[in-house]
Amino acid sequence: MAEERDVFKRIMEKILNYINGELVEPAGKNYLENFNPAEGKPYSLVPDSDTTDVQQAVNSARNAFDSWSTMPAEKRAAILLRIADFIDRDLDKLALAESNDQGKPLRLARSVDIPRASLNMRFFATGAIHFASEAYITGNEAVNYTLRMPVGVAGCISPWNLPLYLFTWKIAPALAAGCTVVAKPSELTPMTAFLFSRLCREAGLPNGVLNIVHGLGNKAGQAIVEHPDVVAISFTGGTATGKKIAATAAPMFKKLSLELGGKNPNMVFADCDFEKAVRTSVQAAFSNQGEICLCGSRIFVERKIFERFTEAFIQQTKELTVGDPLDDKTRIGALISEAHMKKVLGYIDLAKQEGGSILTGGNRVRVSGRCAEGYFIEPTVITGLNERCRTNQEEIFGPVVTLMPFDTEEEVIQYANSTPYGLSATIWTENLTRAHRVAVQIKSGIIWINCWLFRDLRTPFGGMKQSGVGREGGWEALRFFTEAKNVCVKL
Ligand code: TXE
Repeated sequence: MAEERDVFKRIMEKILNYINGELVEPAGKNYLENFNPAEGKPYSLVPDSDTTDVQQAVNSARNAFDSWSTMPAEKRAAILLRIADFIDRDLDKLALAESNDQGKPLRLARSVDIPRASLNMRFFATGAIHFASEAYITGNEAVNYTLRMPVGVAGCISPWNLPLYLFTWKIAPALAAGCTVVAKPSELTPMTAFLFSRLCREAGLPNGVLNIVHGLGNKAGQAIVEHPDVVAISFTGGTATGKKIAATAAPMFKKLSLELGGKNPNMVFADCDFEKAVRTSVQAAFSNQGEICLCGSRIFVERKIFERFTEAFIQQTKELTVGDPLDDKTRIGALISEAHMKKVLGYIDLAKQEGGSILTGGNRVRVSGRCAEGYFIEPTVITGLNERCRTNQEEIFGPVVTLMPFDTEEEVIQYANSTPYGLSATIWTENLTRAHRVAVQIKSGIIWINCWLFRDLRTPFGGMKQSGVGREGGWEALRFFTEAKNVCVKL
């Protein structure tokens, strides 16, 4: 492993943009430092691209559009499937790169992030083969059929929490639908997208079909959103960034898909399967250091079992090892950056000021050895706060959760719906009638009953309120990257 790491560092010093099938330096030759968050040190350089690079990427995507969009879906699918095979072949290398770049436990990158990236490619490659037009017979007078035309050049902007997983979640449906793409991964986690661009070359993806421009959000990202020839934007990231993107894109009438933040309620009723509820709630709270938009960060527990649940939850939280992401025992790795670590610690301070009690955690962790300067925080459990305080209203996006008791179903529904977000929610009860009744009343785009993050890629994925606009997944994603054109034939 150590040897592989050294080789990795030597080879991957400079990340390059992927434009018109070539790996190229940014036009301005400017680079930003790319940090390994577990070590708190820069370990590679990422292009600081600007409008010139974005312009070149858009030109090449525009030039490639005609031949890619008219290529039979089977042929497009074959190329995307080849890329998926290469992801599987390079699982170890990609997982290591993801862990080094993001701070997540290597075992998580190996078992979830990278396998999911190849699954995304396969799912949409094969989906495109089955994607079909609708037809309507209008009495005996006419036949209408609705063509689904690829929209053109799509902009795909992805975040740092699940880098390759969310990058492929966007570009796979775009490419499968026949669009060409200008993509920008997060400047904090560019490495696996760079490795991915090499796989695209190896798989024979035609030049210009996918272009990857690395760099800052308010520079390279903003240039993609502003470009008049990029007609659809698919974005996952923070709500504040989503607002800015929407404000830029709306006057240009671009298609927009926004997957933003969450502050997800996890409702535990006394009649739940207790062991399963505790175990999964701990997972939902702290997976990926709590840096998943779907994490259940507000845990409401029926008062009858509040004490017992709290005790078991804390005990299992304390068992989570915080440490070197490359160590197999580690369950909680490093946070993405020093700034983000400080933000999360700031929220822990805020919770104390708001009257919360820290039941476990609450501090930065100093890991020994190579990770001594890494950005680690203990998994933190807080009680004693009401649902209206800032700690319970704002997205923290770290290993921090609150526990709150409730007495009635009506009360917990009101608590659950009390934030500006509406991404996901989890309900724990063995009473199926209650489960369905509560599910109907929760204002979230995704509801899990007696489970968390159980995914079927065909289902619509996205949020209500400030958690976003539109849905990803399945046909929804393929429809997003296409424009409906109805043709009416009078008989
Ligand atoms: O994300 P940004 P940030 C939440 C989480 C986190 C907060 C801020 O609460 O603390 O957002 O994180 C690009 N035009 N989530 O600031 O900035 C940027 O380069 C175009 C939730 O790091 O939203 C990156 O590629 N693009 C979340 C991507 O947007 C722009 C995942 C996301 O970064 C841009 C991540 C602009 N003006 C953070 N500004 C989730 N929903 O899963 C930035 N970007």
